[in-house]
Amino acid sequence: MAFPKDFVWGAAAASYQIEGAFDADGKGASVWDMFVRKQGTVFRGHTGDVACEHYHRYPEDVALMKQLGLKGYRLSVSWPRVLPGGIGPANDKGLAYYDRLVDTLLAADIAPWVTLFHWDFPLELYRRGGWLNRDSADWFADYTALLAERLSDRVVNWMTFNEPQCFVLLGQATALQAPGDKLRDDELVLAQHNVLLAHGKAVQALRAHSKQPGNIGYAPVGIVSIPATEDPKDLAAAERRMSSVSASHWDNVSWFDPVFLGKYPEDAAFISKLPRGYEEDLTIIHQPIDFCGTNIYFGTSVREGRDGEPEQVQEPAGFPSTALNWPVTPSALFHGPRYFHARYGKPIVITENGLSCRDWVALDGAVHDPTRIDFMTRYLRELHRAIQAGVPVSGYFHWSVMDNFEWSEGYKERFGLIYVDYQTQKRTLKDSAHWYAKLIASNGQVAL
Ligand code: IFM
Repeated sequence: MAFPKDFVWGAAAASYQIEGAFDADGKGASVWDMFVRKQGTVFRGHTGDVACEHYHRYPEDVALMKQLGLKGYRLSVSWPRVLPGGIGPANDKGLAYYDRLVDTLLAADIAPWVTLFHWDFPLELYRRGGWLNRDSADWFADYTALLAERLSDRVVNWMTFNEPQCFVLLGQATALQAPGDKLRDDELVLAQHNVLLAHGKAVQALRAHSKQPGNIGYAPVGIVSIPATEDPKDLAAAERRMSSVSASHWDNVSWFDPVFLGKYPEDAAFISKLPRGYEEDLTIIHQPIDFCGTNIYFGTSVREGRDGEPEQVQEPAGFPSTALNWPVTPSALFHGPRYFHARYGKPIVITENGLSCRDWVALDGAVHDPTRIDFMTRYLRELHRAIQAGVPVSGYFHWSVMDNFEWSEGYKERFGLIYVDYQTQKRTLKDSAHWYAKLIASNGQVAL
C-alpha cells in the first residue's frame, strides 16, 4: 500500500476555528465575531474568542505536528487579522504572526499550505455589501497581493477559497452560519459570481506578486455520488448526479466548472440571473491553476431510477455514521477523486477529510479513538485504490489537526487528531495521531 513518493501527508485547521485572540494586536472583527454574539446561533453560545489559543500556542502545536511527522499543514489566514478593515492599512502585528507561524513550520520541515479564505470575512466589508458588492473581488485580490508579497518567499502552496458552497449558501441562504442572512436567489447568484471572480483575481494576484512559482489550488466541497451497484447504468447515474446543477446551488458544477472549464453549466437555470458581462468575467475566473483541491467527507448512494434519471438510495437503518450523523462511506474517496480528475484533468489534493467522534481523556490519560483509526484506514484504502486506478492524487489533509470550534456546533464536535481540553488548553495526542504518525513514516504501508 505504498503511496506515491512525495505524497503530502497533512492535516488542516482554519484561523477562526483555532486561533482565538479575536481582538489581539489590532485584529479587526470578522462576520463570525458578530454572528457568534447573536443569540441562538451557536451551540450553548460558544464563540471562537479563545478557541485553542493557537495564536499564542502555535510553537507547541507545531512541535506536536512535527511529532506526527506531517509533511504539510493546511492553515488559513484571518483576513481581518492582517487587514483590520478588510482594505486599507495593514496590521503588521497580524502579518508578523503568520511570518512566525510559517517560519516555525518550515523549521519543523512541514510545508505550509495556505488557504486565503476560510470564512472569517472582514465585518467592515460586510457592512459595505460583502460578496454582493462587485468590488469584493478587488478587495480580495488586494488582500491576496499583500499576503503574496509578505509570505511567498517561503510559501509555495496556496488555496483561494475553502468550501465556497458553505460560506455562500449556509452563510447567506439558510443563515445557519455567518453572516446569517437569507438572500433572494438572484442575490445568491450575484454573491456566487463575485466569489468566483475573486478567486480568479486572487490567482492573478498570486502569480503577479509571488517571489517564486506557486502551487495554486481551490478547495470546494466535493459532493460525491457513489454508484449503488457495479452496474454501468448506476455508475453513469452517479456521474450524472455529480455533474448536475441543483436549484439550491448546492452542487459541484456551478462552483468548479467556471474555475476549471471557464463556463457555467449550460443547463443552469440561474444563468439568466448572472450580472451583465459575466462572459468576460469567466476569462478571469478561468485562470490556469495547479491542482484541484476538494473536501470530501461522505457520498450518497445513487442508482438509475425507473425514469432513467439518477435516484438517491436511502441508507439502510443503522448505517454507520459519525457523531455529527454523517454517513461513513469510504468509497467517496475513490469515486470523488476519480470524477474530479476525469472532468477537470488536474492533480487532486484531498484538502479535508475526517470525522467528529465523542472523544474524551480516559482513566489511563490517553484518548482512545478507534473509530477514527478505522475511518481513516477505510477511506485511505479507497484513496489508494483511486491512485492505483490512475488518478494523480498528490496529498491528503486530515480534518483536523486538533479539536476546534466547529462553527454552529461550537466545541461539542471533536474532529482532531489532537485532543484539546478547552479549560486548561492541554493537548493530548489521540490514539489516531500516534497511528497516523506511523502511517506517515511508512508512506502508507503500515496499517493500511
Ligand atoms: O470544520 C469544518 C471546516 O471548517 C470546513 N469543512 C468541514 C469541517 C467539518 O465540518
